[in-house]
Amino acid sequence: MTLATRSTADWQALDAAHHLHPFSDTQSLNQTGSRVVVKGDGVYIWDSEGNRIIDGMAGLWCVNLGYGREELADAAYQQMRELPFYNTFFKTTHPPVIELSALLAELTPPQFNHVFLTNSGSEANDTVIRMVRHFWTAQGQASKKVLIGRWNGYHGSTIGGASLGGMRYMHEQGDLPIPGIEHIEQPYWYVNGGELSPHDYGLKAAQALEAKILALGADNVAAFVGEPIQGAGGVIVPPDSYWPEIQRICRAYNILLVVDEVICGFGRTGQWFGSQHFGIEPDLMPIAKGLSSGYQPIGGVMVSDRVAQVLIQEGGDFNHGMTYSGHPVAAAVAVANLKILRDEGIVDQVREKTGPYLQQKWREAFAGHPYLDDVRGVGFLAAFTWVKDKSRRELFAEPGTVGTICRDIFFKNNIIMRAVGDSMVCAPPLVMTTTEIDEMIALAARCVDLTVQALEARGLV
Ligand code: PXG
Repeated sequence: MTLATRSTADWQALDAAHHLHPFSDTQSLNQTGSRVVVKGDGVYIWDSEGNRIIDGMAGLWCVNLGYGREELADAAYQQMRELPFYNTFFKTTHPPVIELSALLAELTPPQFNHVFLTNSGSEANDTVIRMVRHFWTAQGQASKKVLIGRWNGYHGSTIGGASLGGMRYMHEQGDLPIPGIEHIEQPYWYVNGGELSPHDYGLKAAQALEAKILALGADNVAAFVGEPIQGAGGVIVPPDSYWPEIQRICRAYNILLVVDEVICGFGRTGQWFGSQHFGIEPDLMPIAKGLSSGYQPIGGVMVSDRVAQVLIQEGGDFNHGMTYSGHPVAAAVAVANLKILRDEGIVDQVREKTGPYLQQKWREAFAGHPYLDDVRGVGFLAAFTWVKDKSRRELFAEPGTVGTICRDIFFKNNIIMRAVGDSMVCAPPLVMTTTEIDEMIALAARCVDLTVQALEARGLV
């Protein structure tokens, strides 16, 4: 195997010479060189120097089953031998896509009985934009075009997904958002809540949607889109009052409710879907990541009966689709993944045992720390924020400086967590055991101590 015979230095040189990394400053990355990851098993990955690294991010919030599941490799191999590709455009279908669609109808909340398949979460959100506009036009309400997202929300990196998201640093490149997308405040009590209780702030943050709808005119608004818990934005858990109020407003003004489950879906909160954690019933649900545990690129949009009925009975042709929509190999792997998640009771385990355990240990380790606050999380999503003054909920002046120092120390010590501004976020594989949770949190706590030393040395605390 030629792939396995190069030295780390050779790999890094070739990578630097030919590979442009996503969301990276290539010049500075090439100066340090990328870490070459060569293998994964369970909740661990290994780099080309033989270091074993505990993966507190499940790859990129996606390897829900953990690494190294033979069943998924077998499903891919068998499907590649049987039928590596066929399309689903022109009056054709195939067994993997049929099995996957039926299984998704079984595992998702009752209002969902149809899926439109894509290759990623970004494409799922682009599909949402086209689908909701088509839905309203098919009913003679073509003026209902605007989609409302949230600042600091994340819905992908295609032009549509990045527009729907509210990452200003993404909008700055390439003249985004595209027309017909608006944003409201994110429900981030710690930063925006002021003197309000979380409950009252949750209602206030949701009512920003009502104000936006009234400003635009309900006849012009097609849908509201949000993540149940913002992931890439920093594991921002909204107050419990937020989502029911958002749902009330969407229903009152006849606006579709789109809940982006790309991160929260498939067990991450301890429920199959984040909407179930918050007790709401979305009309559309983008999915990806945990759908295949990242073993194959696949995403989709779950379509509720209300929407599907209109699309099917009044929509005619929906002029949208990708060559690989419902790719047989990706679909076969997703089926194998979902069956394991279901049959091994992994989601129940996160809800009843390992999720509460992770949350308890996370709080015990970090909540009393003088520079850490907003210690938060649900299920297998957790975070804390480095703060200058806990008593005043005061953040550090240049967000990201402390977070990056901390993230680099984690990385050096063979534990992966992601820094978002000055928050450290954690989203491990759902199969992580209590013993592995103990190992991960003990290592994280040691890295927090090392970070304090580094901050003291730089005069930041
Ligand atoms: N919706 C949500 C809620 C996501 O988190 C997407 C859509 C887009 O999915 P694709 O498959 O097109 O990437 C995402 C993806 C990070 C990070 O650094 C997060 C994501 C992707 C890449 C990096 O936190 N989320």
